[in-house]
Amino acid sequence: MAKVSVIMGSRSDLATMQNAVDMLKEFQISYEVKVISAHRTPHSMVEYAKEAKRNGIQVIIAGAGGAAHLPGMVAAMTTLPVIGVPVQSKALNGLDSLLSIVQMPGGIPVATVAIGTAGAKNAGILAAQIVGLQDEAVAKRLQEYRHKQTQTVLDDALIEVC
Ligand code: RP5
Repeated sequence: MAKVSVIMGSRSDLATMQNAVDMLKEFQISYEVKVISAHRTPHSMVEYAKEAKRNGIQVIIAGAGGAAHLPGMVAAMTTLPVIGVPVQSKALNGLDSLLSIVQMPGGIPVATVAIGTAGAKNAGILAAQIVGLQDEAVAKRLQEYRHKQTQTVLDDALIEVC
């Protein structure tokens, strides 16, 4: 059963959202990936959001671009934590996506990450951190990931000695 759901407004978002999926793979967390659009398939979105918790999902990562309603609309229909990924749009470089997702009125939170691939990657890690609160094996993998990341930077720190 999937613990993390990765949804996106369009197949064109997949290249970005794959970065979240890659992190879930890294931490060996079960996931499902689906295209669900707030404006093109609104009824499926409502159904999916309402059933997600009952279906064993613990965290929803929702990516969308432009007038990016998906994360906020999904968050309105579930008490599961929702992480919003602003996909980089062509017209406004993702600033539209970011503002659409981050500016939720008080009462319905969406944990919004950075625009584009870095944001999607962080969404995957953040979802793992949430799952890791109750899953020791995932928490351990997160510790190892951090340790390796730090070590890589330290090993590569020396730029020049003259
Ligand atoms: C949004 O519109 C999607 O999340 C996507 O980022 C954007 C463009 O979608 P397509 O026209 O490429 O399907 O709903």
